[in-house]
Amino acid sequence: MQRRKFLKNSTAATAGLISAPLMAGQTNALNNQITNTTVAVKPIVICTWDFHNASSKAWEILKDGGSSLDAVTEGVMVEENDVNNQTVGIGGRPDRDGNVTLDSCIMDKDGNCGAVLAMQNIANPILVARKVMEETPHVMLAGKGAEQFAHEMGFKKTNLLTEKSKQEWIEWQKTAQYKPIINIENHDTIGMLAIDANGDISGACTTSGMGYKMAGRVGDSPIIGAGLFVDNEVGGATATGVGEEVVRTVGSFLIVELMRQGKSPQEACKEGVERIMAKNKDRDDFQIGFIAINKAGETGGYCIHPGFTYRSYSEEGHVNNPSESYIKS
Ligand code: SD4
Repeated sequence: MQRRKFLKNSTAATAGLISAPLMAGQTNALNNQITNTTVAVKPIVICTWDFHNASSKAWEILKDGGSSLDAVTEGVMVEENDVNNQTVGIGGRPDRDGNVTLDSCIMDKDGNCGAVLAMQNIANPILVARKVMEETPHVMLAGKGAEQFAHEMGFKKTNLLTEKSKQEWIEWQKTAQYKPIINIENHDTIGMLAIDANGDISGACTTSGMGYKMAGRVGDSPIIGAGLFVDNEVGGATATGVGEEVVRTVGSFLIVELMRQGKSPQEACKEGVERIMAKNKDRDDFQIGFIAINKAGETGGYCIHPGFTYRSYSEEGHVNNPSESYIKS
């Protein structure tokens, strides 16, 4: 290592800054000339939509030196526990048969991941997903198996259908044509990405999925690569919106790979949405929002229709960022 660079790095270390390599893509683009270059790591959390309380919770953990894995776990749990949020956790809208089924996944800095799909009667699916990651040799547990595992891990059976969601479902049945759609503004799955003081990235995503969906329907949110993907060398991405379309392009994995090739989080999210629209030339009646973060802590978001925002919280403040959209108005 050149002496000047060494000195620069040791100064940063003395000042209490921890260094992390730049993104692999950037390094390659410069023919490895900057392999030893470092950037100061600053903790940051971002999440889909305007989830003020969830991002605050995650930031509390990050600013006190906690891990990004704990930050995203506890951050998204705020929404799982909010009975007024009808698209995540307890209080979520049921499927067309009246059962609330939850989808969640989590991914850590080492590429470990866990997920639960269409799980009923358990209030914090993200904690069960984390147990799948940490306590089993598997990545996904679905339906009854996920619920059984949750009970074995000590989670209590909980009724997830609130009176409000029940009454709305009863009302929906009067005119239901069994055509569940996510319209432009009735969804707010939480996907969260965080970088901690060590520069390590983790992500979590949790939802009750599409309201009044077919029994057994699973969207993108608990599918690693679709609703969430993290590569600690590069960055992370997560999604909200019509899960089927996100799955068809393996959206979050795509965005991380685009960042690996050198795109900024913003450019990568934009291309993710463009790939989806290229497969949907005849329709634009659905919403999707992607957010991403890279190893340097830069963030981006892009969606189909105006209206999507994403929260960020770092030393620089707590901001609700409007996202650029494919359709302008
Ligand atoms: C799904 N992507 O189940 C989820 C729904 C969603 O905000 O994002 N809602 O398809």
